[in-house]
Amino acid sequence: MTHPDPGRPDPVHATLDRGLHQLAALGGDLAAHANSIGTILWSPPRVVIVGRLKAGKSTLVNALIGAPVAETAALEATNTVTVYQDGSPSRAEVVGVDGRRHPMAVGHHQQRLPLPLATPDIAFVDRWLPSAALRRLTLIDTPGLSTLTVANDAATRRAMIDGFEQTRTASIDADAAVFLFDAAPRTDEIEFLSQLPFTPLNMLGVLSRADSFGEGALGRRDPLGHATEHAARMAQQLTETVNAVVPISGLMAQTSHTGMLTEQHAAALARLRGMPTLEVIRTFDADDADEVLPLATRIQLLALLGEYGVLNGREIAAGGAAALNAWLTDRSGIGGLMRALDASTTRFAILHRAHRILARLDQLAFTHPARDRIRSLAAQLRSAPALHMVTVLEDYQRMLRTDPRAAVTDELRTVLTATTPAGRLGLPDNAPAHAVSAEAARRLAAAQQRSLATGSAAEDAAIVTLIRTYTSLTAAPR
Ligand SMILES: Nc1nc2c(ncn2[C@@H]2O[C@H](COP(=O)(O)OP(=O)(O)OP(=O)(O)O)[C@@H](O)[C@H]2O)c(=O)[nH]1
Ligand SMILES: [Mg+2]
Repeated sequence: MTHPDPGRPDPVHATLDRGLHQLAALGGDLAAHANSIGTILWSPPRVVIVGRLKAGKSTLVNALIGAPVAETAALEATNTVTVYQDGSPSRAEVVGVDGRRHPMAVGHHQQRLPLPLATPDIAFVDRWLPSAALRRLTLIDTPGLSTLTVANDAATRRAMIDGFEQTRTASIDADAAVFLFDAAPRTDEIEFLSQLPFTPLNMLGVLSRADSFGEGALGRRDPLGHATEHAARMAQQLTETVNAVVPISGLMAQTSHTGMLTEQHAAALARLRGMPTLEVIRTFDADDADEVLPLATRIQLLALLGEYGVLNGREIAAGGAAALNAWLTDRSGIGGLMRALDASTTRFAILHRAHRILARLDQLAFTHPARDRIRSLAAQLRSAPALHMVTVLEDYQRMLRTDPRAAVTDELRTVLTATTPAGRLGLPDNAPAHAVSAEAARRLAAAQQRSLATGSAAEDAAIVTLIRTYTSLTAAPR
């Protein structure tokens, strides 16, 4: 993952760290403020998992953590927003909508515990557990969006939208989102996503339950292949919402990543090798198939592997639990999900996190007696070359709100997503230096021209940022 290595901080990290030291040096209570803001800097990006009721969010959270900590019972809906982060000892705190924290007992996984507050008074639950995966990303599980469970839906909206920037204490401060949907997202879900303080750059779409996609495991087509095709189509339709759509079977990923699968399971499944598909189905449906496999084993296998895993994993299971586990990992699509998270979501999550830190400084400048010095420190940070992309991100976010189709919005996106100076100008990455400076000069002139007649304050600010970007590219083509 691109999470900065604490030994060798990246320039964004180093610049913010220096800024926070300067803040602390202003004395008084500012040292404590610098420390509290520094906590954001030193913690991993926060990724929130959102989606419809029963879309498979908690199952995916478990797979990503590598432990079955989130509840996924078929009949029990997740009803509180839960923030999973790395830490010892394993513990939990309930954060009230008033910002107050209440310690909470934690039991063995999957065990439901009494909450110290009534659900409507809970903003979210902070849950710590030691986990290598959580050292790289903090994961936030949410109640499903649904008109059927209004209270749960409200809990997710409150933590993600209402709480944002207004009541800091009760906000979950996410840096990126993973949006889960099955066949097709609904318009109210897209509407919800558009209200989040994100851009499509840090939102990743996930087509969940790929193992039962379309006609499912018993259909004519392979559901995983069908889901992959459908995901590519959805990615094209959702370009204004997410940066990619990956198909995944959270169930297969959860089973293979949480150590749930044993040699006994593999051996039991292998006993169904060579059996015609219809007979396997009959065995799983029958009341009197105990001589083939005991009922409890059949139930376990279905819960762990789903119909697709049971039908298609029988041959591999003969090679033992490790082989079956590797097959599940491969088929689940979790590798593709991790790559997509790495490729762009995490990169933009880190920029988003830098934005959160600058926003905290702005907020402090608003309320603190030393406001002038804090304000000039924030301005100095914003003009640091290392933080330039954070400003571009902020402008892009504002433009998406005011005028998503504007040419300026497009230019900002190009600047943000490119990885070379040539790419920032819309040129091929290997364009020669003279072409880069010529194009930069052309764009600079066009931006200066446009700055004479802008449509909004957001566009004013965006053009100032573009002028800065192009100026630096004319001056020093690399
Ligand atoms: N076949 C199959 N079943 C899945 C998959 N992911 C989840 N499920 C099942 O779907 C049910 C709901 O899964 P959860 O992970 O609890 O879904 P959720 O989105 O967290 O649900 P809420 O919190 O109630 O909104 C469980 O019975 C899971 O075992 C999947 O990829 N394939
Ligand atoms: Mg859930």
